[in-house]
Amino acid sequence: MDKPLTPTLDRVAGPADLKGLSQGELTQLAKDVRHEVISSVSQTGGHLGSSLGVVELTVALHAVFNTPFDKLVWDVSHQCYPHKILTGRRDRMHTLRQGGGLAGFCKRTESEHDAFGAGHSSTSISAALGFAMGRDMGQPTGDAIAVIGDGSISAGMAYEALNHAGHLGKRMFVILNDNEMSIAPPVGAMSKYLSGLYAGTPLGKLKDMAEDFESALPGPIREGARRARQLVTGFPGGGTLFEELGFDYIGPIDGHDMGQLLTVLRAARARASGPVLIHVCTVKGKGYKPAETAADKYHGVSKFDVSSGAQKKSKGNAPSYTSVFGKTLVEEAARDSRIVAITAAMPSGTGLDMMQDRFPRRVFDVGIAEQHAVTFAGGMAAAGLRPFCAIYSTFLQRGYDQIVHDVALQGLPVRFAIDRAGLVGADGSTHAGAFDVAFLSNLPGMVVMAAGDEAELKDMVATAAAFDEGPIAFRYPRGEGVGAELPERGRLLEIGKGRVIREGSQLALLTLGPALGDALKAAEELEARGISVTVADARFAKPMDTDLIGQLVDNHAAVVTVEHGAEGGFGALVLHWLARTGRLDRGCAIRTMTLPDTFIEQASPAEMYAEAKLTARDIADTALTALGVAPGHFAKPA
Ligand SMILES: Cc1ncc(C[n+]2csc(CCOP(=O)(O)OP(=O)(O)O)c2C)c(N)n1
Repeated sequence: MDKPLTPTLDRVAGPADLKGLSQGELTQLAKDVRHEVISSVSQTGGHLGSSLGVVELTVALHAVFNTPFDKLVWDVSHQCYPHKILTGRRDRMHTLRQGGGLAGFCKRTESEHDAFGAGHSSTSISAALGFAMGRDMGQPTGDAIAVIGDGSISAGMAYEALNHAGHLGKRMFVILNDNEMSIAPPVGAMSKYLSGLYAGTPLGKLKDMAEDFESALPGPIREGARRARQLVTGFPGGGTLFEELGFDYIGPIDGHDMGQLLTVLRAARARASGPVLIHVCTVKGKGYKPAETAADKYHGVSKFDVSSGAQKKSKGNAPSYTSVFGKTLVEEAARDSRIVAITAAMPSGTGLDMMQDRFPRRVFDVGIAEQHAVTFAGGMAAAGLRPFCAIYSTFLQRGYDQIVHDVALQGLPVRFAIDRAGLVGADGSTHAGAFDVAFLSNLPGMVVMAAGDEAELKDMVATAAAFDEGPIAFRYPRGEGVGAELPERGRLLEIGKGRVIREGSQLALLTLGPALGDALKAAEELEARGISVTVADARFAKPMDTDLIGQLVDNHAAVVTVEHGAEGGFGALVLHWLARTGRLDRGCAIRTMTLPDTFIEQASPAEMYAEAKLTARDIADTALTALGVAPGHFAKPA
């Protein structure tokens, strides 16, 4: 399909160029930006639906406000592609989400127009309020504008920020981008409440701005505005929830109507003295049929064909870890009616959609609310249920105090299924699952497992289901398994016991999780060089298999631990134990291989692991150095 012409966008080098454009030209510009988003994401993949929904809003915001002096803070920032295109990054959109290219999210290091980095949700109002305070305390910064979706406003942190902003009463803007979608349909009372607000469309505005504002509206919507205002003022308590929190509320308005957007944003910018919430209704996937009609609104897509919308999904040889988890949990749930599952707005990403289909009443989507998810699971465990709390490693970080205080401290048997553990590829550093082994293993009583392959994952699901003694976690990576043969039914693993995969006499490679595959490759290469190698799969970071580790250290000249996690994780625990028991003094060379102490930018997972120096070749080189042999003497790559 030929790329459509984009004459208006071609004249725009940066946001300053929008200031002289008429409403008609800005409408045309939005059309061009939409074409640009579709054509560039078709070549790179990415968050298409969310970005298409905010095209007009982005154009209007940049026409009315002045970034980088004004601070535009995109929540999650997965919808920031139009913003990137308008802020000088159009010519690099073909590098989006790739190694060395543009990040898929806003990044302060990438552009002065990216006021605040994100990737996790519901942070924008807090950050924007911080900018507003900075301005009021004399820093050279302009208006602060947070743009947050109806999914992301379901998280507690957003309310904490609204509550504080209303209390402070400082001038700032929150744009609620309401498309009635999260990744999946949004859940909860807030979602219903927002739907109620715009049931009486189109415009409502209260308090001192109202009269002036209404008269500034174009004729056809002025009447509607009056009607809606009465409707909103008629609510018991006198206003919307946002007004109760201290905000001026404007809306709902049509987020694809450039006239309404410009009028409202200009009026708000000219008149606001305190916090203002502008409620904008948009359509996720707007302007691209295949996205608008898809159930997921093309929230996240791989490369696709523009004319048909068909995505180029690579067909894997092995099932994904996610699907092995999802299917195994359904099997276990079929046998045990006490098994329940919890997701924080990620039913399909976590594979819990399979259990939702089979046992809809036993799966709870709590919205983007990881903290609540963990404590809710704690309560269910205390009540005698067997909850599986399925949260990506990176998002589990948000529920940390709940894991410590509500679950671990009370020894409650919550099962944590931790997907996307390790480096995740295109989503980059915000989504890296780097820290869970470290932050879970330091908790008293916590059992922490990592699957070396998909068969072991199946065993770990069964093991977790049967474990009632306290909290238990198992981590597994993004993507497909290694092709391991899956057992008919998950087997119960002995808690705290690893396994020896191959036995040698000189060197031991001790892995946690899917580093096992690379260690086996490295062992082949080392054996070809005449070095006798043991490979052991620790399975448990906690409790650690100290019998196994003791044997490895006592019977080999060198032991190398390998894990896909940050420093302070499994290797550190091994070192603690060796030091405590005096085994560090006995002459065995020890090396620990972890992710480096840096945030690794987006690239393919293979490239990211190469940068992290965790490939099979790196393992072999580290082993050789530990044995006192010069590394890098292989004829062919490991
Ligand atoms: C803390 C956290 N949990 C989960 C996610 C995964 N996630 C990314 S976007 C999204 C949905 C956001 O919905 P909404 O704010 O309505 O934006 P939309 O995509 O609909 O424009 C979710 C759950 C996240 N980014 N951060």
